[in-house]
Amino acid sequence: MNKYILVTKEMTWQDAQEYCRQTYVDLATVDNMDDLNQLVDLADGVGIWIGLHDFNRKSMDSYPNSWRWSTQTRSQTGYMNFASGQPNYNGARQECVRMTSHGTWADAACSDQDKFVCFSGPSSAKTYHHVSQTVSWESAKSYCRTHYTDLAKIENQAENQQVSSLVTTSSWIGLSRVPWTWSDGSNGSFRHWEAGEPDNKEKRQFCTLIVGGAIADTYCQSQKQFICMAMFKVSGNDVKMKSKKVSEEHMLFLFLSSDGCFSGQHRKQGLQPELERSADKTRAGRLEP
Ligand SMILES: [Ca+2]
Ligand SMILES: [Ca+2]
Repeated sequence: MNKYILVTKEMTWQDAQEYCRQTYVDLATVDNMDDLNQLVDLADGVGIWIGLHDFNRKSMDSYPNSWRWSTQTRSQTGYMNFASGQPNYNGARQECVRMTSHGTWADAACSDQDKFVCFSGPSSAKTYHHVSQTVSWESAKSYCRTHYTDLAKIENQAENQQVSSLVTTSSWIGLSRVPWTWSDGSNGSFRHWEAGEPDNKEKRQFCTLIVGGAIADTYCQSQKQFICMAMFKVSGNDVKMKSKKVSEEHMLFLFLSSDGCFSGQHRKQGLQPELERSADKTRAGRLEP
């Protein structure tokens, strides 16, 4: 189980990330239902930021959630030709790319049925092949891998023109991405979305919070309480935070149970238990500012 700290001061997602990185480790990563349930308890019904975000919707760099060609090798050039306003991750369900009849690109739902373009030959001298069957992006990829090399990979304007000359109605090309990534760089695939979420409302919900018992995407500029990942050093009976930079408004309590697991609990002001010790090494402490 991951170890968490609730910070009750409200901040934007990015300020919260900065705060967690400076004070603890990072914004919270959630790896399983046990983690999630801890956070739901900590949140006590209030929406709280966690580390899951999707900032890299328009990039083709090394972020886990940026665009990739379906081929084994990455783009040599990083060339992209998205239409104005694209990619927009409309409805939080557009993870594949089609070429429009204008030769520009747009992200679209991978389950949509489209014609598609494959390529064959070496990367430096690709030959493109248009297939007028209409299928999902995955089916198009399988077809291309069976009959040619892969779905069309486009690395410069000349290649884009070659493909464009074959495309009269929208057709899949080989670009896709896996959305959402954790702030701490871990690649955990746990997601437990609230019903109807994520929805990328207004096409600008890049950050996530826990609300109720599940995860939802929302505007990063909202002011929310948040959850940091805590790092603890345990030697003998000593329990140390990575940092003690915790102010009074961020009161929190750490409990070390007899099985060695920590949990953090937020307590409302006025309830300030003293440091406790017991023979079985159970210890609870309030972090002083
Ligand atoms: Ca789109
Ligand atoms: Ca949403």
